[in-house]
Amino acid sequence: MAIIEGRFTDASGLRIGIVVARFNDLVTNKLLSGCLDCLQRHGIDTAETSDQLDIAWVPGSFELPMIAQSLARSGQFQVIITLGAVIRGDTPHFDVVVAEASKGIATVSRETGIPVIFGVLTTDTMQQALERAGIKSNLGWSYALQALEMGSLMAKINS
Ligand code: INI
Repeated sequence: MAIIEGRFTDASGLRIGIVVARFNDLVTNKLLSGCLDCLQRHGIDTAETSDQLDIAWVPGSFELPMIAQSLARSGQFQVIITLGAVIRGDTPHFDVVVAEASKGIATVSRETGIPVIFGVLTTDTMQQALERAGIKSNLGWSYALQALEMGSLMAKINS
């Protein structure tokens, strides 16, 4: 029997692509800060000159899957993190954006074999989103941990 699991300390060979939505950037910038803080504390070089990290900005969460797919297909990254914040309004737009972002991100992951972390907050209010992006906790941190785990796990499976 083999137990195969990822570690959080195997980050040295990892190249990570982050795709961030500008929509609700009050929230997504905070998610990005939490994410970078976690990566840096786990040994990833997060400096602007880093070879281990690229960050792409897209207009909104709807566009996350397309750019995640481009990064995944480039062959330059072992793991991709997507960051977005979709906040419910009075119209069905919320459901459309959330459905496309979540389905699209899952599809990119499966079709490319590159793990794509779903770091999209879906909340009823801006207050709830901010609470999850730094006021109470910062889920950007968790998304980074999940990326490290999945990158390490895939490296083990592929070796
Ligand atoms: N994009 C988001 O990331 N969050 C939202 O809350 C949101 N709302 O509510 O509209 C949103 N819309 C923009 C969408 O993601 C696309 O960028 C836009 O439709 C252009 O394709």
